[in-house]
Amino acid sequence: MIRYMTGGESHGKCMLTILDGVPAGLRIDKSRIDEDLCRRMKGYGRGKRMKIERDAVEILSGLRKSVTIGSPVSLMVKNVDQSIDRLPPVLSPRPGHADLAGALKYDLKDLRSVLERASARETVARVAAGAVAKILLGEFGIRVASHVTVIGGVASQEKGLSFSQIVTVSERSPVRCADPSASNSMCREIEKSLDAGDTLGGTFEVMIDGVPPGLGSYTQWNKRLDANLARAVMSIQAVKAIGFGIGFDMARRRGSAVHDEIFYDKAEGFFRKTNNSGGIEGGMSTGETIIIQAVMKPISTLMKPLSSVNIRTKKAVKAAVERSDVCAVPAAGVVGEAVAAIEIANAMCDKFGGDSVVEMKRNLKGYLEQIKKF
Ligand code: EPS
Repeated sequence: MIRYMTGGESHGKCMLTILDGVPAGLRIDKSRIDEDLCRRMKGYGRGKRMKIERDAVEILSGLRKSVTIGSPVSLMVKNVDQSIDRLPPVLSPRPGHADLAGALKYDLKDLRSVLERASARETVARVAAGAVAKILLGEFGIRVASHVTVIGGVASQEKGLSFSQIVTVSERSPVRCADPSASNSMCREIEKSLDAGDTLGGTFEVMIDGVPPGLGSYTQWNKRLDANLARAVMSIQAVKAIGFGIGFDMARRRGSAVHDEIFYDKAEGFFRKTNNSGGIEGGMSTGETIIIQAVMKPISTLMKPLSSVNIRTKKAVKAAVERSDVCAVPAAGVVGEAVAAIEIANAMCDKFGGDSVVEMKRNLKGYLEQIKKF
C-alpha cells in the first residue's frame, strides 16, 4: 500500500514527505519531480512568494543509484523564506481560512501558528510525492494531466479536444486553460480582481488516461476508487466540491442522457462512445479516462479585508492581510494531478502486487490477457 505523510511550515526550514510502499525497481529521475514543482509555482495570479522560492527536491532515502529499493522514499524541498521565528503575530482571523477554528482547537494565541501549517505551501510536499507516483504510473502507460476549466465568471469551451491536445494547449496558457480565448479572459478577470483587492476561485479538471478496468472495488465502501480519489482531491487546500465526468450536470439529466452505452468490437473489446461517468462505475475504473472536477474557493486573504474580530481585544477589526495569491487555481490543478496519481498508484499496487515493478508488469499483462479472453 502506498501511503504518505507531509511535514513542514510555510516559512520553516523545508517541506517534507515520506512516501511509503513505492515498489522496488523504479528509476526516479529527479528532474521529473522538479518539473512538477516548477509547474506548481506558475500560474497567472500567483503572489510574490513564488518569485522568492526555487522549489527543487532533495531525495533523502529509498533509492540506490536512482532506483527504488522498496524502502520509504523521503523527499525534501528547502524553503528560501525561512522567516517563521521572525514574523509578527497575527491576531485578526481571515474569514474562510483555518485561522480561527485552528486557534480555538489548539489553544494558539497567535494565528500565525495555525496559518504556517494550514498554508497551501504544504502542497509542495504532495506534488513531490505525486511526481514519484506519476513516474510509477508511466511504467504502465498511465498519464495524468490537468487543466483549468473556470476562473471567476469565465468558463473554458475546450469540449471535443483529445487528452494530448488539452495537455499541449493548457501547458502553454498562463492559467493552464485549454481554450486560448477563455485563457485571455481569465487573465483579465484576475487583473480586475487584483485591482479590486479581491481574489478568485474556479474549477480544474484532472484526467487520468490509460487506466485498466477494475481498479477499486464495489465490495466495500472504502475500496471505492471514486471515494478515495474524492477524499484525496478534497484534501487540497480551498477545494470545496468534487465531481466525476459530467459531475453536477448529472442532477439535471435523465438516465438516458447520462449513462455511457456499452459496445463491443473484436479488436477493441468492450468500449463506450461517451464518458459521462468520468471513467468510474460502481467504484471501479471502467478503462475510460478518469475525469475529476474540483471547485476551489477564492483565496481567503483579501487585500481589501472582510470584517473580523481581534482575538486578544475582541474588538471588531478588518481581517489580517498577508502576502498571498489573487488566484491559485492553475497551481491547484497540478496538486490535483499529484494526489490523484498517488491514489491510482495505490490502486495499481493493490491489484497487481506492489513489491516490485517487474511483478506489477507481469500481473498487469496476465490480467489484460484474461480480460481479452473474457
Ligand atoms: C504558497 C505559499 C504562500 C502563499 C500561498 C501558497 O506563501 P506566503 O504566505 O509566504 O506568501 O503564496 O499560501 C496560501 C494561499 C495560504 O492560504 O496560505 C505556495 O507555496 O503555494
